[in-house]
Amino acid sequence: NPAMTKNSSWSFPADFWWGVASAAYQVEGAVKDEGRGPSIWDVLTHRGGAVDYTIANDTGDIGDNHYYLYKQDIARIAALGTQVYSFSISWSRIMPFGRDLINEQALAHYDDVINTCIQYNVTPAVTLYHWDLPVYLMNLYGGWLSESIVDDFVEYARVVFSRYGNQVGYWFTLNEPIVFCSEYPYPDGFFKKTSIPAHQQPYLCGQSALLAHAKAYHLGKSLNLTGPISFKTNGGYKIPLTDSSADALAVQRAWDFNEGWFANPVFINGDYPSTLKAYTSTFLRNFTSEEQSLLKGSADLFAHDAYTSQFFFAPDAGIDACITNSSHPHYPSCANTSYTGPTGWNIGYAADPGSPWLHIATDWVPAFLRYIHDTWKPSSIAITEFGFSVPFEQMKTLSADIQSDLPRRVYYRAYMEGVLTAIAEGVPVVGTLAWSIVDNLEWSEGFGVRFGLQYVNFSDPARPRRYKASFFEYASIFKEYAATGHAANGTMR
Ligand code: GBH
Repeated sequence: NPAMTKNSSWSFPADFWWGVASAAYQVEGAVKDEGRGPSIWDVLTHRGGAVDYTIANDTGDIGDNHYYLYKQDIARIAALGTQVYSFSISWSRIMPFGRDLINEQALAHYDDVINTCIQYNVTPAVTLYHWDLPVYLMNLYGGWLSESIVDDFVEYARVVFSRYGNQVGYWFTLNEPIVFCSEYPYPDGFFKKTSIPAHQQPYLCGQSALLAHAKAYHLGKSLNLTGPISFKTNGGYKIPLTDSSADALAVQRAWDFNEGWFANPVFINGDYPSTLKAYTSTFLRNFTSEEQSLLKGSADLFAHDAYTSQFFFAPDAGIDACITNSSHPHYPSCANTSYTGPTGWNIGYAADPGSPWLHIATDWVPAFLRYIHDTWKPSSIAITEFGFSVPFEQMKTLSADIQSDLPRRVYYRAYMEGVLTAIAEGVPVVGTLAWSIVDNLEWSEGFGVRFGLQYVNFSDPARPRRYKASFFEYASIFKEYAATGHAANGTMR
């Protein structure tokens, strides 16, 4: 086996965990069942083609029917040796109006999901919020735009923590606040119509998100939850297009206005990067010193959704022209993105047109992990999502997508070899969670963009699943490079 001779120093630590991930609105369906209240994504998808939510009018009404098929789904991932299943709990199932009323049927449902995981020896990892805000809270005060959400989120967290506290292996409060605060805009901003200018909305949202996370974290600690608690940041590795100092500064701004926005307050000093503070100073209040101490240290590991890498470069018209122009597409970080390197070579094989941001740019995985380690100095790092959506042409034939599944297999192997390299160099990566357990509703891209390790036939109401080759590939690498030197002495496989 050439891989084994080539990389005999690679192995996963004995306690390394690997798994697969999903999110409630993308897979559950059953949106009107057992007392669930509506979330903002029901509203967004039912707007239909008018504002391109979503392509082909896809909705999560049925999704993957995971709300009813979870036993089969957990059995199927367990059959391939999956150690962790990361899923999100739907806030509007637990509390149909986001506050006050608690829905016992929903609590009983997630009891079953968690117990089924445990029965199959799969550790449950739970995210409290993966973008499906109860509509009532959006109507009441504009959702995350208002700090009123902090107390409501903490009460929701209290209900979930109290019910499942000792059965869940890993807790994540929020999924990708960078995205739910600044992507997927309504025509009038990602929030209900408001007089707050669009360029200020993300930072008000982010402030509420950080405080909600920190307070939920400390609540979890006071309840003595057994598993570590964190939240999921996201973003690609940022590489300067040239070695000019302008491009170096553009890269730094890109980190500041993405990962740094949420990671600096939690992992560094209880406050935002100075670039972001300068930009928001006229409309965002400062954190109080009490809030700063709540924020600082409020995560037990650095959980990052890390799919890809990009080149960054300074704006052509110069930084000043960008900074004064709030309609500039890359405002306020004023950093342009490119997938083509300085000598014309491409950063990596591109995903389908539905994921223009995603390339197989896995060469940079070790540098990416080192960067996180050096910059935010967490005690450990988990890759809480990574994955690849395969081009439309290939998905047209079942055999290309399921049996060959080549781009996705290449992605997973190269990515995991990058993780192994980083571990060998001393970066404390403790686990990886692949996106996703099954093809699912890719938000505004609908069902056309397929990230699944299992194929789903969406024209069949039974939503049958079939393993794709990449799932076997992903499982296999953990056997090849298992702990305790098996891979190195050639006794595994
Ligand atoms: C994750 O988000 C989500 O958590 C998950 O729900 C989703 O299904 C999965 O990834 C796959 O997309 O470069 O301007 O085109 C990843 C969120 C979406 C963030 C695309 C970066 C690119 C914006 N990413 N976005 S752009």
